[in-house]
Amino acid sequence: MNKLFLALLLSFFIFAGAGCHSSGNKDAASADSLTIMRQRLADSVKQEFSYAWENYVKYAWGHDVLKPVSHSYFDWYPHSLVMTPLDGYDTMVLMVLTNKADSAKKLILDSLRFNYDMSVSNFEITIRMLGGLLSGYELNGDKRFLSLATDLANRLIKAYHTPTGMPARFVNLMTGKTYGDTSNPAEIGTSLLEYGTLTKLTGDSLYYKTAKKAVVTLFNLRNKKTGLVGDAIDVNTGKWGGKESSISGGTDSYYEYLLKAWKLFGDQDCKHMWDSSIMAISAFLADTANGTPWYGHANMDTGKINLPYYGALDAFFGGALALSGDTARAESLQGSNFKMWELAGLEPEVLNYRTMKIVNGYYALRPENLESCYYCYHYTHDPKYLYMAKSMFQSIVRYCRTDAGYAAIKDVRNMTPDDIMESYFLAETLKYAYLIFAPAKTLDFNKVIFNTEAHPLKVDFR
Ligand code: DMJ
Repeated sequence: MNKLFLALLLSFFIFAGAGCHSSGNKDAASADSLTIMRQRLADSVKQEFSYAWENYVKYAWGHDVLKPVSHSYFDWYPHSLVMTPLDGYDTMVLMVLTNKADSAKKLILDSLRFNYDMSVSNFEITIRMLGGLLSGYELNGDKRFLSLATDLANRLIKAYHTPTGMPARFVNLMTGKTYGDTSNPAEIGTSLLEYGTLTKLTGDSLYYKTAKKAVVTLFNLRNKKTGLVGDAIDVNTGKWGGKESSISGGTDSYYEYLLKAWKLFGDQDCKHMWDSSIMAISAFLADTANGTPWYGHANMDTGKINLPYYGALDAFFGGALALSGDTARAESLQGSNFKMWELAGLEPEVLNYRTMKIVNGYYALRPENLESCYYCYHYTHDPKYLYMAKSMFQSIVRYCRTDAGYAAIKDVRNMTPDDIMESYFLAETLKYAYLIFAPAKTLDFNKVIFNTEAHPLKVDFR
């Protein structure tokens, strides 16, 4: 018996020792296979980007957006602003799709003009077009990008000519006439990065001063007890018309830009406004359900959550938390983000996180979940985020790829395609997917801050 016991003990140590001895090799082998997986996925994202772009070229060349089901195109306004090429340009540069980047650049520089008698959304044109022109200039160096950016900003800035300095929602590019006096925090606060970068590049302080005045005014109108802002405000009077507070669409990038203006320009006022906002968000909007964190909708005056809703747009917040230094909270929120994604195979636009029932099943090809996954991977290097991103990317390919590009999904419960491929699919969704898998040298994370449309803007005050 004793001999048998000794023999068993010995063989256990021999096997355990063999295990220990080979664990270094196993680690090296799994690091190698991760590198191979990353390389394959980066190539695959690049291929899918090319596929989406080639279909834009085939069916929508010169127009704003591809319609991937009807093989057609759509312009937001009476004149095209070549939105998809401009939004996608810096992704092509980062992916080293040089011929594609060159032809997009030629199209932009040959055809993009702003002297049109048409009203545009100040917010959308700032984040997609002004952001795209500025990152295009910083990456490519062609001064024509900068002069288009300056021309555009000089037209958009008229939206800020209101009694409070908070911008109207729409502005006519030729006449400067505005409309849309009831706005929201996101549309008011989302120009700090673009206007600040333009100030830096042109030396004209008016841009940043204008953007900052709007934000400071809005911040000062928060409820002083809760520290929260609402969801609708009159830009002429500063009176709140909607008191629902959240980190969702309509407010999201207001918070994002407070944090990022601090990170991009070292602006201490913005740091202060971010610090104060994150305290209010954590105190009143943060919630827990089904074992994970979420952020709900509360009344700005009482701070009481009345809608336990979270969705595709809210998913950006994990990335913001990570960038702010709160990696722990970012990681647990990313767990919730992925749970939301996996519920139906693609994330819904809105989820009731208490019942885990889908409230709005649209999937608009949005990037925020991949964006936060990218930040979590950058700060932790935990391979689980590679697998998460792989799964999200592959489900986009599985459900959204059509015979002519990529389509939004009308309802993730039945995966019916909708006839639109938003320009941010090329600017953001595929860029973040690519950056997660691509070698770190593709983009020096510490030298840029992404605007809310994922256009990288150079940090150079540090
Ligand atoms: C983009 O235009 C920007 O990310 C914006 O901040 C929110 N909506 C879309 C993507 O979902």
